[in-house]
Amino acid sequence: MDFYHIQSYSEYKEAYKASVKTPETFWESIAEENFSWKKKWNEILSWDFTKAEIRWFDGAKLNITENCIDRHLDTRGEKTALLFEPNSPSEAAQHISYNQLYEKVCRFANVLKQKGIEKGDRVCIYLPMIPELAVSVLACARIGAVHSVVFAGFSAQALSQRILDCDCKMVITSDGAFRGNKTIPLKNIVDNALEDCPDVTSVLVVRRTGEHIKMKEGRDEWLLPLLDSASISCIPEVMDAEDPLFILYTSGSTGKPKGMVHTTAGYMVYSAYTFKNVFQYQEEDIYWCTADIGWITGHSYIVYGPLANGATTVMFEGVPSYPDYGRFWEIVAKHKVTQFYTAPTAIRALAKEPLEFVKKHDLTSLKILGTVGEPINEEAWHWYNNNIGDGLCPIVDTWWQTETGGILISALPKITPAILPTFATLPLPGIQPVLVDDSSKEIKGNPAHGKLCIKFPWPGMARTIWGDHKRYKETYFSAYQNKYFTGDGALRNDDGYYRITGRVDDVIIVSGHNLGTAPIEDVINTHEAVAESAIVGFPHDVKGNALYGFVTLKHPEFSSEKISEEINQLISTSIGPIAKLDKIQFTEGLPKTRSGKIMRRILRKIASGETESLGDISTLLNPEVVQEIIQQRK
Ligand code: 6R9
Repeated sequence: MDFYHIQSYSEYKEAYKASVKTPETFWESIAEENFSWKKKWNEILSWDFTKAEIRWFDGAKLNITENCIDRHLDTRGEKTALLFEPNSPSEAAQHISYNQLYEKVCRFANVLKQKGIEKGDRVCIYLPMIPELAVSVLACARIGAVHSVVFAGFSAQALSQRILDCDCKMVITSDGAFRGNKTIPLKNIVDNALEDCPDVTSVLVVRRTGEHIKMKEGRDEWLLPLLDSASISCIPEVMDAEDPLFILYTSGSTGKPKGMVHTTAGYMVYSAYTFKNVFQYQEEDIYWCTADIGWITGHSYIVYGPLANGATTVMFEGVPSYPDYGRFWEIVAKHKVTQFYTAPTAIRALAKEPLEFVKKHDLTSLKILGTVGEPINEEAWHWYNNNIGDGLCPIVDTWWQTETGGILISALPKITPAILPTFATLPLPGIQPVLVDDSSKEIKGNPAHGKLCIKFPWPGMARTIWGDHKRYKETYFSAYQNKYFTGDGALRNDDGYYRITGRVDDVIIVSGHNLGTAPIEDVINTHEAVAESAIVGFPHDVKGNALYGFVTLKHPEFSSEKISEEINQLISTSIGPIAKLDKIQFTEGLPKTRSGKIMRRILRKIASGETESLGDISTLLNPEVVQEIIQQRK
């Protein structure tokens, strides 16, 4: 008996207990019963956190694409694997079946081989959210090439930095990308990036927007003719469990981006296992995650996790605001989406808009809602629950990281009792979180507040940083002995439920009190005029630090002293006068990363007047708001 699909709370508790008592046996039976292997492992787990060395299923041989595609062909060949919804609602959706996906991936894999790509070579993928993105990822995995997907909103400089760091030989891109009413000249960006990357010998170009582009003789080729003449079968490369599957860059707040390396078997088992349980996927379901495949959420929960479970996974090319703010809900209604997974930043943006955009679409197909990426504030949670889920769909607030490969803390829908807004709730089986205090001691008992660490390995964790194992060890395993340090703070309530309070770099000590950013922002956002907020600390003679709040209103034209006072009154009542804001600045927007996370680091510099040393802000989603915030600084 294995615990692959947990269906009740008692099963969860039993599974959790077994996963802590005998982790090896627990994961072995999951791996054995639910995946196909060319050869079984010699050892399930070996690990040493002091050296940052972790190996799962060592000695096993497999190919992840056989698990994601081939093994479904007999029973689900005609089932839709990828459901592609284009940017423009007037372009038809594409339903790509498992049989068709098999053929597309094989052809693409053969093209890669023909272009000289071999097992272990790195291939950079810089594509919009079109089917070729998922197909190229799988084609790399088919032949054992290591994919490095770079989000197609990054600049030429960011792209070349990532190509150089892991020494890619090939770039896969498109002529351009559609995003709302704009087109983005992707191929031009690649051309600029490649001026600094002499080792890239081949560029494959997908035709999407049809605009005129330059093709460099001997380097650039259109993909389509190559695919048309490629064979429709490709024997999958036999991979070792610990062979790298992909590299994905995570920016972090300082220094150069870290190329997190995920390996084959552990990542496969973990992304598939967590997908099945967190989304309780059933055979007929239509699952949609709105992330981009350029982020880890897209890797694990658009491509690998869903496909390993034979699911139908929606890929959306466009943006939530085009042609209007009802686009997400129109797609849910059109394809009868059952599970919908998005980010708090998207929810807050859509909640600002009139409810008619929601109301005119039939959302009754929805069963489960999810969020990821940032703490979800209570106000946004209720909006999502009431208006999208109609109070009937459990919301899973899934906490995890690029480094963790898959979800670590989340409720299981209709299984975990009393899901609470702002709480990610309980660890999934196999995950052993601990909270540590400033003296590195584990805080036992509840309630508790501390730095969130994980004290035992799980199969999906990253194995290293490409080319810099020392940095991997120092960043994640040196702060606390024998523990993986997440960089996040968390609170654990009397029931053992976890609430993530934000990055610990963002924690603000006011008069000796340690305040997380999330709980205070949560209160600010309950004010009916507020759309979003971010708080940071700035030096204060008496308190050490004081709080500076940047607040975006739903209707910016109505900013007033009265709202500032009301915000402080709310904070005073809910948390205490200690957390009141010394300064409140109303802003048109907040600086965000391209994946939608608020960049408090920049706001902190602005609040303390260090506007000369903001660092590189060109990789922000909205660099223009920074100048405006500086000019209106209090
Ligand atoms: C998957 C992903 C990781 C950081 C993480 C944390 C924040 C993600 C969260 C959350 C509160 C959640 N984060 N999910 N905070 N509640 N449900 O986002 O990966 O881009 O690497 O970011 O995002 O701070 O440490 P990544």
